[in-house]
Amino acid sequence: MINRKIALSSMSIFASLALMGGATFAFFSDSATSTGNSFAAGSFDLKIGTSAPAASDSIGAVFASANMIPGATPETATIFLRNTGTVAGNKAYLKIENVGGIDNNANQPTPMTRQVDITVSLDGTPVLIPDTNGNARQDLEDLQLSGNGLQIGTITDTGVDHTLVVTAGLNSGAGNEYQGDSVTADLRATLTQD
Ligand SMILES: [Ca+2]
Ligand SMILES: [Ca+2]
Ligand SMILES: [Ca+2]
Repeated sequence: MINRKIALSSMSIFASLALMGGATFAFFSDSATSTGNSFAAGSFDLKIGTSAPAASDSIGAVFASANMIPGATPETATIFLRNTGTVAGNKAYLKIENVGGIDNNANQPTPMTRQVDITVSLDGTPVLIPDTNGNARQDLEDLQLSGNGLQIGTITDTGVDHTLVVTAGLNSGAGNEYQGDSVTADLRATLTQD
């Protein structure tokens, strides 16, 4: 009886081996390759200039306003901005920074930046400047912002000049306390991809 069981088990094992042996066969294989792939980041390079094509990362003053008179015709600066990088940008920003100046007679009621009225346009489209200091005028101090500053539009192409026009004039209500006063500031444009 025991021997018969063993014999049956042995037969089962042989049967299994036979099945496994029957399932073993070859696979063909072949491959194809793309070589030398690279993953490099593109570049963003905003250039600035007083004439087209804009080719500088930094330029000197575009305003050198002396002897400003309250309410006189504003002075105009035309600046060209261009992305010479390989990647498209999106939002363009403007702000002033490194603000300094002179308070002749040390008697300014409010900062001189608040007495310089400005307008900004990009490619002929006027930029709405929020009255951040609440004086009911658009002035240099309204552009004295943190981060990238005020979004003035979009620059989504590369290798194309965009025209930024800024006008600046002394507030018609600037009193005698501002005679001989001056303000200096950097104008900074920034282009972002978001
Ligand atoms: Ca640049
Ligand atoms: Ca003064
Ligand atoms: Ca204002």
